Amino acid sequence: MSARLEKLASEALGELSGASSIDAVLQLKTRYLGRKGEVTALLKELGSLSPEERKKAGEAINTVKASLEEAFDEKAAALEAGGRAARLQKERIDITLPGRSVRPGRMHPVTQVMEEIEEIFSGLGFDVAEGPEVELDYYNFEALNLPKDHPARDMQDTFYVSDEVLLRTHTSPVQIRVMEKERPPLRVIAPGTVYRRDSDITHTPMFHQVEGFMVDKGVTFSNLKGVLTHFLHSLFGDKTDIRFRTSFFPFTEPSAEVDIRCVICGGSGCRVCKGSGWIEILGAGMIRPEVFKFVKYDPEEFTGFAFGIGIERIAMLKYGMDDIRMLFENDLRFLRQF
Ligand code: FA5
Repeated sequence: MSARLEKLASEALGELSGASSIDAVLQLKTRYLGRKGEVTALLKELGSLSPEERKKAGEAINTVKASLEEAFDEKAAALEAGGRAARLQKERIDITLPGRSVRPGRMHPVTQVMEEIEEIFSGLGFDVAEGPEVELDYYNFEALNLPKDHPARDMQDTFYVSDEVLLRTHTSPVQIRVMEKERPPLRVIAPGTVYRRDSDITHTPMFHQVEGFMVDKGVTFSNLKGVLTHFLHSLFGDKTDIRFRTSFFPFTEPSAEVDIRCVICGGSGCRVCKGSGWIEILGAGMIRPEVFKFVKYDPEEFTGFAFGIGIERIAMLKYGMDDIRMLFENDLRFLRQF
């Protein structure tokens, strides 16, 4: 019995030293020490021995069993520690390597210009209002003194959704929506997206405007000139040449278009200003009594001015671009410059 026990122990230890995984160790442990294991089988044979021999053999088997158990457990613990160390080594991160830089997003030049415009007018005490882009014919045209058959409707080529619904062609309908709800004194700007069937180097089918209007007792055309001159000088610098040109809008009288000296060519004439040296950036005028009647204001009591600024034109001039369509091509190499 003792010779068999010795052989068994040395076989078990030999195999254990060759085991390279925790699974292999556990399999060996079961094979030698499990309920049907080889050491357990020896214990079962004890019954056939004399009481004397049984005691001696029992002790010897239990000693071997305990030392094998310890050897298996130690080996399993060592393999586990080794595995963890190897894993840590493999997953090691070299924190001295330079990180991959993340390019921060930035605002589109149109948004930047919009925000700058909002800031200038907030400084003059103007509130900000918004209106829907899918608009009723009534607000976009009719209440602005443009009945259905009015020839001036052709000035703005319109995308219609149905007879009564369209994509707004300008931000002027917000004037009506605000005046319907509120009474003067009013100082409001309304920035937003507008749509027209239009496309060339200074026109896109979708573009942005900022509407502005002021209504109170005694508002005059000089107030309009003062506000717009302050605005354009804040945006382009005090030295910028500005000119007011008479114009026509069905909802204002007198009406003007405001041009600034072409910043692309400095006024000598180029393809952006079509050789004229000036670029039109906004339309403006004194709100007509007919419009006030739609919103139930008494034109004898109140007067007001309104204007509509083309944002893309301003962005082009500020950043010296010569084709408006580049703003909407979503070319990141171009947009990252601003
Ligand atoms: C209007 O839209 C009037 N609602 C402006 C107004 C408001 C006048 C209040 C009086 C009182 P107009 O169609 O001229 O006006 O457009 C105003 C500005 O929008 C133009 O000066 C121009 O800068 C810009 N604009 C017009 N069409 C386009 C287009 N297709 N693409 C880019 N900008 C445009």
